[in-house]
Formats: sequence, C-alpha cells, structure tokens
Amino acid sequence: MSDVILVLGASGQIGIELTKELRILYGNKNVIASDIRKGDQKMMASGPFEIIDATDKETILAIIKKYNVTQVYLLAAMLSATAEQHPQKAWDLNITSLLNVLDLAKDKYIKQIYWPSSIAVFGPKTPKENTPQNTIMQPSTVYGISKVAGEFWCNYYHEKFGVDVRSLRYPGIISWKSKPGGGTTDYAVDIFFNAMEKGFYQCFLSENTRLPMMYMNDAVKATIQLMQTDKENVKNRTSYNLAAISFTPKEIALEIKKHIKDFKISYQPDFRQQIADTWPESIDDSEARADWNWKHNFDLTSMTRDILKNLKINNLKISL
Ligand code: AKB
Repeated sequence: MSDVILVLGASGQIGIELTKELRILYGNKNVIASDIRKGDQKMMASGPFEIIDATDKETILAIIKKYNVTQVYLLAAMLSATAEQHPQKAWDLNITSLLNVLDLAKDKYIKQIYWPSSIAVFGPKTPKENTPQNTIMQPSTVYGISKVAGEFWCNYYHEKFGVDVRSLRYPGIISWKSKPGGGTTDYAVDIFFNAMEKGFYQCFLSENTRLPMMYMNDAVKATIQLMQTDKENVKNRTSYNLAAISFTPKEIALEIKKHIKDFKISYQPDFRQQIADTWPESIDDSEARADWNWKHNFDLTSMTRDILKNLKINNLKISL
C-alpha cells in the first residue's frame, strides 16, 4: 500500500514546492495539502486540500482518519524575524504543532514525521565556520529556542516511544516559484524579484553578512531523500546539519550583475542584522552526506542562472 501524506503548512514557501514534488512521486490523491488558509490555486486544484490549524490536534486527527494518512510533513512555523515580533505566538505555533504530530505518531495514528529545524538553532557562541553537527548551540532568538527545543522533543519521542521522526536544519532556502515570509534569509529571494522588476534592491542585511543558503530544488531533494531512506540510515534523531552554499549580499549581487548589467544594490541593515550576526557562516553537513548520501547540485552561479532564466521565461510579476 502506498503512503498517504499530509502536508501541514502546504501554502508556505517550502510547502508549495514540496507538495508539488510529493504529488509527482506518490500520486495527487495521496498527498493531502493543508494550511490555515487557502493557498496556491494550482496546488488546491491538483489534489485534496484541507484547512487545518496545526495547533488543533483534533482537526489533524480527523483528517488523518478521513484519508488514512501514514506520514505527516509539518511545515507550519513562524520564522525568525516574525517570531521576534510575536514571541508567545511563535512558541505556541512552533511547539504545539510539533507535540501534536509527535503524540499522534506515539499513539500509532501515523508512521512517519518530517519536521524542519534550522541553522537558527545556533547562537553567538557557536563556531561560525564549518559549524559542526554537535557543538555549542545557545540560540538568542525565539525561533532558534523553539527549534532547539523541538529537536530535543523529536529525539525524546524517538528514544522513548520509537517515533520515526526525521529532521533537517535548513539553511536559508532560495526559490522563485514561491516566496518566503518572515525570515532573516528572505533577502536572498527578494533580491531576484527586485532585480528583475526594478533593477534595484535595498538589502536589510549588510554587504558582508555571510550565511548558509540552499536552492529550493536541493532542499526538496534532501527532504524527500531523508524521508525515503531506510530507518537504519537515520542515525541522528535530533536534526541533521544540511549545507550547500554560503554567500554574502555583495557576492549574490555581483552574480546577478553578470546577467543584469545595470543592477544596483544598497544596504540598510535593520533588526534582522542582529539575528544574522548570531548565525553560522557555513555548515559542516558531513554526517548527512555519510549517513544517507546527501549531495547538493546547485552552487551560487548555477542557482542564479537557473532562477533568472525561469523568472524571464515565466515573465513573473509577483507583487513585492
Ligand atoms: C529564517 O531566516 O528564519 C529561515 C531559517 C534560516 O530558518 N529562513
């Protein structure tokens, strides 16, 4: 019997693209998209869609029973910048939703869970370069605190109740089909749309702020690969470090300039700079590479070329 997948938070930046790929792999009717509100028209038309508040365990359970769901991808979350504005709400959404699905797996309603963590688990005392899998964490953001706590909840449910929960520490994810919201790494998406539409971008981080990043295609690939690998390959039950590229706003601007000659950038750091300053510059993901054979495909040059080509072909006019 094929797996039936429920995606919570399917209308978000990663949810839209992950749901699309999962529907190709598992069949449209076997991937139930859900979010707290209606989302992408194409996603809603291509398979089942349900309105679910991820903090509402009873509704999640009702949908699991309705479709005989076997796996849950929990992508509903409040990201770093928004979480600093709404600490209590962020904690409630990020932790209650996770405990809901962990409990449902413990009670045998579902077999497998995917839950994303983030480079935000690290803090100002963490080694900045090639940040190891196991190192000092001590995050200074609400989002980071919720991700560290979440990682240990995952590990606890795995150790104590045998729950098959798998997780990745995402770097900043860069996409052109869907836009992020409320993150500190969002500039690396905004910059492309602004370059295409206005030829100008005012960046909210300073020019030399280096952060770990990844193209969406690689992020979707890593997520599905981790979920599909045999149980015995998943040796880490908190969350795997995951890496592809690291760059600064200045470096990505120079890469864009190779395609859009007149592109200009200026820098006006805001409160998000303080968040970025506490995060690593690059990540050591050798455990993911060794345990389940993770490899990224896109570097800064190939990603930039691919995004600009696709934005041009699709003549994308997303309102900024
Ligand atoms: C954010 O900037 O908050 C996210 C993340 C790194 O988890 N993109």
